[in-house]
Amino acid sequence: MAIATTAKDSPQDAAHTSLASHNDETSAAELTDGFHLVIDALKLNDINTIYGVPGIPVTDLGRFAQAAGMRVISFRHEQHAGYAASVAGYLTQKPGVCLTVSAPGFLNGLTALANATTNCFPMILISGSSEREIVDLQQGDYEEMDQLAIAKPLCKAAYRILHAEDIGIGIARAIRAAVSGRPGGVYLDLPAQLLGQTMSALEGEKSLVKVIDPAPRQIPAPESVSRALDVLKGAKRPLIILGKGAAYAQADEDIRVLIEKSGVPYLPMSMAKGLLPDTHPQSAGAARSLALKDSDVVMLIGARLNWLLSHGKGKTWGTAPKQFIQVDIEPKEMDSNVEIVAPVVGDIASCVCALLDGMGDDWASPPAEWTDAISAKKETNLARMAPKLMNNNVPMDFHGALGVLRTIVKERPDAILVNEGANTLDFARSIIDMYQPRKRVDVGTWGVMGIGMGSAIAAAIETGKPVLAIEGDSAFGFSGMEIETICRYALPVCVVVFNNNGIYRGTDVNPTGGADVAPTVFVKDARYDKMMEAFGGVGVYATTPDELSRAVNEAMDSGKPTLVNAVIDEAAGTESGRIGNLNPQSVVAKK
Ligand code: ADP
Ligand code: TZD
Ligand code: MG
Repeated sequence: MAIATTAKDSPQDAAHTSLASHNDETSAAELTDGFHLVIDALKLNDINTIYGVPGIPVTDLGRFAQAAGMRVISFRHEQHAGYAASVAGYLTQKPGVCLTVSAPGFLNGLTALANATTNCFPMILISGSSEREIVDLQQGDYEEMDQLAIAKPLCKAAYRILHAEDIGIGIARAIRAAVSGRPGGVYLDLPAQLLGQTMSALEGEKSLVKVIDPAPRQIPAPESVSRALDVLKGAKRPLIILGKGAAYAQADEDIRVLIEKSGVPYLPMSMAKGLLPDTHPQSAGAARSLALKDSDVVMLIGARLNWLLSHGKGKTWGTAPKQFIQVDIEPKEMDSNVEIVAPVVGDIASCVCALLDGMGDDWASPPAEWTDAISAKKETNLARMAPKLMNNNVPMDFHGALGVLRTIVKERPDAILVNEGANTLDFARSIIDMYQPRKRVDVGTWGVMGIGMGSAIAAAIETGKPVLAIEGDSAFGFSGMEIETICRYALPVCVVVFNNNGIYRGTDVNPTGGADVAPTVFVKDARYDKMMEAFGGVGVYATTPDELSRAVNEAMDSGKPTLVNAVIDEAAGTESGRIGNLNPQSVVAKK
């Protein structure tokens, strides 16, 4: 966009003057500025949404972006704008953009940038910053901070743009860095004075770069593919593990064909649930322990052997000798925890294609003894679970409440499920079946609390689908204020707060008998539903499975911002959900 006069015009004036100047034959050379070059560069690369918080020096950047037709979603805190951007990146394969002010705003966004990098989600954190001359001499500028240096170790790449004519190339670099290879977070530092810099509109337009093939295919070496197939073919008890990298890759159909053609049982990691429907006969989800323990060959597709898979060793994996095949775009991931006997390095879409080609038409399914053992275990476990999910206990326990939500998701397979908490996360992950790819967004690799409302907002904005956020009461508190954002943009988000009066449980007591409650306990019987009402949304207080079912169905049908306070038995949870074993143990007896 060209502007005829100065950069200080309001967006409306700028658009108006720009149009006027087009009609003015005698006007001097048109100018553009840093603000408009940033916007034009993003738009040229099909980035049309910004998640952020306004303030010096980026307030006008948001205004001008909105005037230029971009969607600018303003949050109440940068961390949630950042989580939203990262989830937008995960869902769309385009980097989500988060825009923040200098120092404190930047730091608030940084947690989300680091989390995006850890989870391999593409995002760009764009922060305004103070003047270099003052920052570098540490003379105490407004919100002074050497942001670039601080961001560097926490993201995949970090860049600063100092000259308006470099904005095009700078944004191109940021986009390519975020989405190529292993995706991740990129930091882009825009000093205040850059945004006001002017240059010829014509030169400015020429300086913009449309990134060609931002995430080029990475074809695996043919010998790596045949090595992997040889190992898989030799297996007696093979297992495939699908991770969120496989979901991100959007190779859904080929992955389904690979699983079905191979006949191999598979386990989805939490965000890969639904890549194939969890009800698929080859899903080993309900026989997870057995599948991990007794398998002899494990093929990982877009999943890391990190803590979530017990690093590929120890009790979880049993004593049977194990061989690992790993399909991943990042070569350094191979042998990170245990030996990978067949590394296949490339993008998942290309790797899966190559594996399918290599399997030929006479691929033999694994021995029935193995697949039957898994099916039998599944049946036993599912049968044991079924009655628990139908219980009508009041106050509700996790099973009773989640049994209801499980049915709602089954009836609405295209809704997006956001999930965080400890017990609320662990129970929901195993109880609620997913039916379509990329419909589940959760705490990811770090198990971070606070992703809830940002993720829900991004999911609603990016997909237009209804969103169900199942939140522990503690987890919800980290981003709770963003329900105002949900109401402001009238997003179809239904939040269910599993209110058990605290972290893990609401039953801890202060052993000294003092007035302070225990560190894990909250105000008893808090009414989170009233928070939603404060902003014009629908609040519901639900104490029975029936009430919960009715409220959530209504919310999902109406698309109205809703918060259901689901009263959960405060004694029902366990310490740290299912990862209590990770807590260090004190040698001094608990008092
Ligand atoms: P999960 O937590 O579900 O087990 P992880 O986040 O640990 O999954 O692993 C995701 C893996 O997927 C990362 O190692 C990342 O490099 C890889 N990955 C992401 N996108 C692609 C892609 N398009 N092609 C290949 N690998 C990918
Ligand atoms: N801070 C951050 C950013 N991430 C974290 N994971 C934690 C703190 C520690 N933590 C957990 O790991 S789960 C959890 C915290 C505070 C909350 C659990 O309570 P909840 O869920 O109410 O959300 P349940 O259902 O009561 O277990
Ligand atoms: Mg709780």
